Amino acid sequence: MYTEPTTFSAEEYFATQLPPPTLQQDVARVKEFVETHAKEARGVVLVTSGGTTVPLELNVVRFLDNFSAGTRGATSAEYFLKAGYAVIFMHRQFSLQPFSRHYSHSTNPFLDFLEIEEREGETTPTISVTPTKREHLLDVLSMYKKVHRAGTLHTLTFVTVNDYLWLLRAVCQEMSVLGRKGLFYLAAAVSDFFLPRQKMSEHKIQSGKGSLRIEMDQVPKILKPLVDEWTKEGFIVSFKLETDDKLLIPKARQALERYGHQVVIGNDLHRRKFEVVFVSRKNNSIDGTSSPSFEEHWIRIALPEDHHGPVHEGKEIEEDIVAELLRRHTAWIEKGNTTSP
Ligand code: 9Z3
Repeated sequence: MYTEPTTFSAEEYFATQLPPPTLQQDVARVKEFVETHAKEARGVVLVTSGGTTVPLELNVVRFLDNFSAGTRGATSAEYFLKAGYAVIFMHRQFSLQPFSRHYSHSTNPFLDFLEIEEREGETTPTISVTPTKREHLLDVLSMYKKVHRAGTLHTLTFVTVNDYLWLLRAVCQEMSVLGRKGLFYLAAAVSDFFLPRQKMSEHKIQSGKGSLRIEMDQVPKILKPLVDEWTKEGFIVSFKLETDDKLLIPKARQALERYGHQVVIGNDLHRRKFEVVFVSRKNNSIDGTSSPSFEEHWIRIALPEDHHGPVHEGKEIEEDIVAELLRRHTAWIEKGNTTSP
C-alpha cells in the first residue's frame, strides 16, 4: 500500500513515534551526573558519536545504516576529559569509545601484544605486555583509571535514529541547568530519512514480489528546536559531512543561518582525519538587521604517510579541534558573565 511521504515537525515526530523503553532510567542517570558536575562548577560536554540506523521492519531484520566508526567522537571525548570537562558520551552501541578505542579489535587487537611467560618454579604462567607497547598502554590506562575515579565520564547508547532523537532531546533538556557551561558536540552521523512506525511492515519483508521499493520520510530538522527550546545558552557545535568539498562551506553557512547556533565544523569524508573547517558568524549575534557574515578557520595536521592504514600513534586532529573549541567556549562563558544582569 502506498502512502504519501510526510514532513514531520519535531513536535509531530515525538507525538507519533514511541520513546525507547530505557529512556526514563537513562535520563535519571544523566540528571544525577549533570547535577553533580554543575555543583562542582565543571564544564559539561555532550558528545554524540557513531551512526544511527533506520529499521525497515517492526520485528527488525533489515536496517539502513549511516557511515561512522565513532573515531571523531571517541577521540574528542578523551581530549575533553583531559581538559577537565565532564563528558556525556552518547554513542552508537558497539562503536568506538574513549580509551578502549586505542585497542580496537580490527586495527590493534590487544591479544596481539600480550605475552605468556612461563617462570621456573611457578605452576601458573604470567601474562605480560610486550615491552614496545607498554609506554602507550600505561598512558591510556592511567588516564582511563583517573577518569573512572573522578566519575567524569557518563556513557549512553543508541542504535536507531528514533533512540537518538528521544535521547538527544532529553539529555539537552537536562543539561539546560548548566547555562553557558554546557557544550554540545554533535558528531554523530544521523540519518536524514526514516520510516515512521505507522508505515513499517510488522514482519520481515518477503522477497516474493521481486524488487523492493521503500519511500522514506524526512527526519525532522532537530537542530532548530535544540537551539531554540531544548538548550539554554549552551555552546552548540554541529558537524557537516560532505563528499564534494565545494559544498562544505556553503552548507555549513546555511546550517548556521537556519539554526542560529555557534559553530559548524565541516569535514570532507576522505580528508576528515587531517583537515576540518570551523565556520561561525563574525559577530556571533543574530539581530536580523543585517545579513550575517561568516568566518572560516581551517585546522590541518600533517598528512600521515599511511592515512588509510591502522590507527597511528601520532598527532590526532581532534586534539586541535578540542583546543580551539575550549578557547571559544571559555570566551562564550565569559561573555555571559559580563552581559548578565
Ligand atoms: C561528522 O561529520 C563526523 O565528523 C564523521 C566522523 C561522521 C565524519 P568517524 O566516526 O566519522 O570518525 O568515522 N558527523 C556529522 C555527520 C552528519 O550527519 N551531519 C549532518 C549533515 O551533514 C548534520 S547534523 O547533514
